[in-house]
Amino acid sequence: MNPLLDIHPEVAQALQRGAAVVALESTIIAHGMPWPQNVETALAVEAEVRAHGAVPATIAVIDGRLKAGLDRPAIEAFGRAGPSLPKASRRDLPLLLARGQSGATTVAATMIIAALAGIRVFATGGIGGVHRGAGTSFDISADLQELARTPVAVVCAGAKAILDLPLTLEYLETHGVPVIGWRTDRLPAFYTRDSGLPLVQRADDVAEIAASMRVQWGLGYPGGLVVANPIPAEFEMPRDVITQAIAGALAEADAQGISGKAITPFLLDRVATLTGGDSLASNIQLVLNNARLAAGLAVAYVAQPIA
Ligand code: PSU
Ligand code: MN
Repeated sequence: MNPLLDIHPEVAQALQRGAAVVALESTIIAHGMPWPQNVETALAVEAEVRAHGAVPATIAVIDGRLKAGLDRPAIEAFGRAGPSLPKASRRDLPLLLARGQSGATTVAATMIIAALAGIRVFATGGIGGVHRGAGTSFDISADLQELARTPVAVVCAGAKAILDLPLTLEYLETHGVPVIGWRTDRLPAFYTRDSGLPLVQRADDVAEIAASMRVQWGLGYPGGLVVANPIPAEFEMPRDVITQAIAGALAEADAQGISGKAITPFLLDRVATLTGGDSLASNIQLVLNNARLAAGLAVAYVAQPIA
């Protein structure tokens, strides 16, 4: 085991006996939602994973240690600290660890730590992607490169329409990352079920996805995959409301010159405010929905014969 990694005893036991484990990220807690909904959601997501037969492992960096599995006080402390914690992606981990500091892990950093711990399934809200205007800003989330290099299945509600979704799909295709629609032929757009973009891969049964993961890694592919799970219809946002909020948030970011790692948290916060908090309620429901599917996938994965 990596000497920088602490696996929570319950998670370690589950991994040892070949039981299902689901990784969860901590940037969504510290930077993706306001307190106290962030803590309530993180705890509810863990409970949802358990209710569906898997052990949750919330992932973070605490005092220079990689953590796979947090107890309740640690989750509460993370949620209260919120944006005062650094947002940690792949490039941030080495110096943070060397200095003995703490950080909230993005999808990319969570995948790295999950893979080190031997966890193959991860649930989140939405992945980072190619930003609108990336042709000049070059802003492409490190999440996409991580999906190309680290063997973890990421269950998400697609990506937010704050991003350039067609280019995000192109990038994933170029890097050979499978994007499997869960009971859908279209890429979900986080708050809405359908971005209008066709997906070429679809699965209706978790055993199929689990088998595909075994084959992918059996072939020696280095990377992961995206399982794109649409938000339940009853929690979808009206398309015009969310489109307007996103346009407003993007215009504000542009006017204020927000860029780099600050842009995603800025846009998430502004969209939530501009929708009067409605988008937060949708956000919470889609994360719970992803936790359920990820638990089912983790159960199916450990039941699969090794390819
Ligand atoms: N998208 C969301 N909610 C989030 C994030 C993305 O809808 O909380 C977070 C995730 O942690 C993701 C990160 O990995 O933002 C991407 O940030 P960046 O674009 O700076 O790589
Ligand atoms: Mn970026």
